[in-house]
Amino acid sequence: MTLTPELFQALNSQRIETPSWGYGNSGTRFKTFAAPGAARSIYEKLDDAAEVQRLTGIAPSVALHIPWDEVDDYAELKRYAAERGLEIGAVNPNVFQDDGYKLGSVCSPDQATREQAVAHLLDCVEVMRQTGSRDLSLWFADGTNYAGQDDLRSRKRRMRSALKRVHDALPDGARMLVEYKLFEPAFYATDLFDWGAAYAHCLAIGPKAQVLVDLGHHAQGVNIEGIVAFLLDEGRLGGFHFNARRYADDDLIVGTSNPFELFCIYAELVFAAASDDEQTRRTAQQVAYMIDQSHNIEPKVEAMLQSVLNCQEAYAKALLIDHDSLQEAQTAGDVLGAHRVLTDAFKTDVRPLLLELRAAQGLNPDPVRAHRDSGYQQRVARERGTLIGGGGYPVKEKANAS
Ligand code: PSV
Ligand code: MN
Repeated sequence: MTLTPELFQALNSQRIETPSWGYGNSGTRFKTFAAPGAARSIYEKLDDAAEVQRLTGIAPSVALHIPWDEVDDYAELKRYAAERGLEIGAVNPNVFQDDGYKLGSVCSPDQATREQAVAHLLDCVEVMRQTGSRDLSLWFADGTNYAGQDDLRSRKRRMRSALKRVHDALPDGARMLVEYKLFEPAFYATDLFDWGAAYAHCLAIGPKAQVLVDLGHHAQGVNIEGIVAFLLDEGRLGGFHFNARRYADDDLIVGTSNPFELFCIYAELVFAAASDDEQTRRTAQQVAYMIDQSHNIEPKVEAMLQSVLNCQEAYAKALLIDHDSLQEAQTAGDVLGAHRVLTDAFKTDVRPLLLELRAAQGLNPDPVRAHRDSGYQQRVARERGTLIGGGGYPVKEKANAS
């Protein structure tokens, strides 16, 4: 198999956004292990993201989480990113960490708390304006722990009204991505519990609202590519949070535990991009491909690098699907013939193709080895030391001096 001009064009224009919070220390509820050299500020996170972009060429934007990445001057932050060949990607408000959000944020039974949450969301729209970001990425921890704790329909209405207010404040060309998750931190009922609930809200509030699919936010066995196909066809798939899971929202490196699922998701996007339906094609073109991972024991930059490369591999395989033969087999009702066409592409070793791609892009053929040989990790470990915190959470104490 060779790198045709069409394959080059598609692979060269693939984009994966990396999350600022994936470069800092993070942990489980049991322990956060301090990683030597983990980024301590948004500036260091951008430095790390620039390293991933330098080695892959397909990760030129970084998602912010506010207030984790709060700065006094966002225009200056935008410049700092641009100097490193980066753009600011999605802005993620944080309405889950304040003490006041114990009973929820926009769905809280307390009106003042709801107002506080909406005010923060609107502040984040302002951050979008100042950084040139297109997407406001919304996830709510809102929910209840016990049956009867709050009125579920009232909570739904509170969610709708907040989303509508924020939607209407978005500048032209901006979008809001509405993320769902079946449980956690709430253990009885989550207010935005699945794609259907997110989709219903999006339909009701307006055209700038789109659904965000985080691969870790479904019950076991849910067919995520089916959801992706449905939302693409409805023109409401806004973006992804890529990661891998086995048990719950494990936030592991995407493509590690279920590479076939990742391939099938990319296959749906490739099919949609070639669809006869204009809305479906446009929706596929505008999808925001973002990583949302928490690297707890892995070296952060290498983990992110691996994540981007796994997406590249999955996309390359999906591009190899012989669509004509697939459709022929599907139409003929050839169950196993169709499956074979799909899995032929999945089983293809695309590594030689990606070597050709990197040569054509002027990149090192082995980005992971190049990163390991570059001494980047050793240098940042020396310069930054080993700090507890610095991921989402504020830096608390020095674990040991460097
Ligand atoms: C929640 O689990 C989530 O997936 C949301 O996208 C958050 O913004 C992100 O993780 C980081 O906590
Ligand atoms: Mn997410």
